[in-house]
Amino acid sequence: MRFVTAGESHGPELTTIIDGLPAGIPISVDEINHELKRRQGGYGRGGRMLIEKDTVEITSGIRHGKTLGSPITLIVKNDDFKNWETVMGHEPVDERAKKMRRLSKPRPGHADLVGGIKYEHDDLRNVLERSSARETTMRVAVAAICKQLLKELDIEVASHVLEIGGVRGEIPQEMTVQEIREKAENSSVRCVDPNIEEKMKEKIDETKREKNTIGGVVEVVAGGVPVGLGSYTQWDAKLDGKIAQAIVSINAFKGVEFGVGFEAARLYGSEVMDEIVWSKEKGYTRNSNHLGGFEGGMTNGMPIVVRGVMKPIPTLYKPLNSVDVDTKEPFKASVERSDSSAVPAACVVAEAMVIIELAKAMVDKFESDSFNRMKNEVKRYREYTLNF
Ligand code: EPS
Repeated sequence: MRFVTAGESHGPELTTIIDGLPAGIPISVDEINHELKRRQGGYGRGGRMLIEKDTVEITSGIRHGKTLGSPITLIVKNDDFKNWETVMGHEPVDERAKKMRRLSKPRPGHADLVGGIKYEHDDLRNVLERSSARETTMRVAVAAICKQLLKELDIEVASHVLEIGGVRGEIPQEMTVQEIREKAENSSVRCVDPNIEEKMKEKIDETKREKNTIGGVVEVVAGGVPVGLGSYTQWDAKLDGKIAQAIVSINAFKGVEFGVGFEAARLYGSEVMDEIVWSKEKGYTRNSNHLGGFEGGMTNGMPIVVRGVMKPIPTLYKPLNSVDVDTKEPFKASVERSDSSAVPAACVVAEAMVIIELAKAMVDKFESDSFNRMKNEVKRYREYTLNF
């Protein structure tokens, strides 16, 4: 299974084509729209989200509520496009129109300057428009389809915000995937701890007052994942490696860890490895989950626990030094519109990327022409692993 996305942030629409999903997955459009709405929310978002009401249009691959096995095309219109028709139109324009919203002043931390050098763009807007996190809308749309496949296969995924701008919550060990989902869904910062939620919001308010932005740490957990997705036999077959790539591919993400993660550097081996136990009801399990559900690049049947770190959004109201590419003169970069924190929204995107990688791994491992046969095969495989 693979997908590509297309579309500029202020262009007419965003598009994705998903190829390689089985035929017969029941699909609810309401559920796709619900996922899109989740990504648009979160305390700290800026003015753009008041303009957009993301809803999906399906133009191929789904008929009468089920996937056909053919490529699925999804479209989300940019409502803001009506304000950008001349700037973002595809027809050639005169010199005066070319200067409208032209960007010659690259923002530090953005793709603007490097993208401009690489693609030889005179107008750095050509970079900004595609490098914008607006693109993540389509990743969430793809994941909304994949989520419906995983749900039918008894795999559930949830996500929550662990930290915003240094304010960190703790998550009780025994919290189930379902509890995490319920608590995060009821919090405007996707924090499972209501006491910390208020502190996170105060931090966002304070940051906004100071014309600054903040990043954070998000966590994604997945339960019901069968043993043996991914493989130790080849470097690029390791599923934790694929998930790591998927997480770091999210705009502004700078790092990833599984289970105890970087903390493993400070612990003894006896504190990190998860002891193996067996019971008739559950088969092989582990007494702890320090390794976050992976051994040898393969899922071990324990919940997957993956965290990603997001840097602060580089579009700052607070001016930073940069250089104008026309004049080579230094200037102070400042902007008209930004999110002071998009960590809660990015958390939904991180969840989406894990969902997509899990769906891909399932489709790789099992029969993937007919979803009906896939379901039967997964059921038989789960029985096999239980009785091993
Ligand atoms: C973004 C800048 C802002 C965000 C945008 C990502 O958009 P604008 O430039 O239109 O004010 O709102 O995020 C989205 C549009 C979205 O859907 O998440 C950026 O520079 O990355």
